[in-house]
Amino acid sequence: MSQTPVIVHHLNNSRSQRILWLLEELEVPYELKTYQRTPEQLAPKELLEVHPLGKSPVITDGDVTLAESGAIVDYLIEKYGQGKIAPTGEAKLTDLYFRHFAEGSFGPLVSNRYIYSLVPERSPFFLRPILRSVFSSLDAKLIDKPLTAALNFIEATFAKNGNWLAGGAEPTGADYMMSFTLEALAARRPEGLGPLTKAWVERIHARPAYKRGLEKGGEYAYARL
Ligand SMILES: N[C@@H](CCC(=O)N[C@@H](CS)C(=O)NCC(=O)O)C(=O)O
Repeated sequence: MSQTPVIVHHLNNSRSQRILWLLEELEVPYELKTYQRTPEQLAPKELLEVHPLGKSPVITDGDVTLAESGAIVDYLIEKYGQGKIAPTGEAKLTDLYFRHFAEGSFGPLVSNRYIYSLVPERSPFFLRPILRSVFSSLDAKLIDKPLTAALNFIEATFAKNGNWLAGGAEPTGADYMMSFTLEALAARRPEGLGPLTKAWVERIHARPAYKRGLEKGGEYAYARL
């Protein structure tokens, strides 16, 4: 373990909450550097001093500065997991799949739906009716079908594997990676989520480690203490 604790560059209401949850589960000491979203909901420019893309999460661990939550989750599990999160066989493949699916396929669908709903509301009022109609037809054409298919697939995975995406008694990288987007949907658009998926979100929120991360991280719109 490094001499200095891991530093998490943490943005309010963001994906970095899942990194705090993971660090708490692994009982790795860490320090938080917190950043507040601007009124436009963007990251403040100070994050550009940590990483050229200026987004969160980013961690600093000694000489290592690492962005991209999937990379961070893999790095932390490998370096600090002490073999605690090490699925094998089919579970290993399912874990690998969902760790990549989270930001590769699923996250963009959910973000695009959010952006499509935001654009009309942030436009001059006289443009809103037409923009609402344009963006709702875009959503119907580009988002609705693949997102519904993805949510059904996630629900079917819980039906097959039980409490955690890759099966087993404890969360794996897949659960950490899928948490932010499914929490956001559960809070904003719960109607698309199946009962097993909703129960999984509640299961995460009930974990003592999750609660500790939430207390330390501050404002997070997608879970309540
Ligand atoms: N795929 C990246 C996404 C990073 C990302 O977009 N983070 C958001 C927070 S959830 C952010 O920093 N948003 C502020 C901005 O884009 O200015 C990851 O998983 O780390």
